[in-house]
Amino acid sequence: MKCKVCGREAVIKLKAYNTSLCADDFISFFEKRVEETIRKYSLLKNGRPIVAVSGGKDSLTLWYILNKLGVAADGIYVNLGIGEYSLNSLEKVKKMAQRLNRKVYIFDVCEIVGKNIEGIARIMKRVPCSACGMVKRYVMNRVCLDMGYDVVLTGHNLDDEASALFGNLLYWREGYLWKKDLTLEEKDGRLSRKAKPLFLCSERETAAYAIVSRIDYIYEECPLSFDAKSLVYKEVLNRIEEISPGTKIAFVKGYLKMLKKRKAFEEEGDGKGMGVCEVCGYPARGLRCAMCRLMEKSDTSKQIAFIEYNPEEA
Ligand code: Q46
Ligand code: ZN
Repeated sequence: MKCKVCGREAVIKLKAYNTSLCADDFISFFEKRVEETIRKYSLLKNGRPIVAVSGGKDSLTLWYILNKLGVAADGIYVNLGIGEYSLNSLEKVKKMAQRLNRKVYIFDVCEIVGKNIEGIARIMKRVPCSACGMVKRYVMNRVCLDMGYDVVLTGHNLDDEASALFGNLLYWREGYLWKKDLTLEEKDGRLSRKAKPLFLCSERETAAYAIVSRIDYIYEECPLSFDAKSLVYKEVLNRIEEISPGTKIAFVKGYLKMLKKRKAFEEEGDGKGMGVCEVCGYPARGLRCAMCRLMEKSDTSKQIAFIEYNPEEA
């Protein structure tokens, strides 16, 4: 198998693009896709971005590429206190912070709330992933706004988006269906802007990029992940992709087109029906936001705070 660009030995075949590439040309191809996605969909709008990092391949790849493309981006990491998994993922995040010489804000749930994410889930009477989602959303939003950044970037890839979309369609969860987008706009200075620059890059491409760029990421999945359904959806979509290359990207791009048409007809916003938390001033569905209710129920005297890990000072 030869590289379609330079004729050297290829390391990856990309059926969706009907091409095969060597390591160097694959790196250029992948970076160009991310750069184009950012430009075409105005993901950054010249703002100062911050990347939500977990230690996994997607978020670390995103963080690395942005800095390589000349976009100075710092990171946010939530330490969930899940034993070895959290220790290892924090180590990978710090290692990347050192490689890029960028700052990362760390929110340590055990330190601040006094419980790890499983303990928090029990207090909130939610499953761990739901509690985790709430804490991460709060922390991303708050760090972004408090520390003067303009947009939070996350590492969601094409497979994540296609499988979520597929699941929403299968069960016709209309409430969720039209909420997926490449960006979520800033609202009233209390809800930060969000964007997903890897939206059109598949999981396989992202993993290949991470490997050829020697990005040291955590291979293990979070031990609390039970989302068996999304794995099945990913498998089904990969099966379809094998028979008909390019289906996943057409599915997601088609959705984006439909969404654009829909938006032209109705005004919609994630902050709809949202008020302001009487304690912290950030968005809330009731008098107090879910994070402030959690802090009240946990017997902690701590205030919400972030550790600033600065490789230059470490
Ligand atoms: S980190 Fe958090 Fe995931 Fe672990 S607890 Fe669930 S949501 S599975 S991506
Ligand atoms: Zn609050």
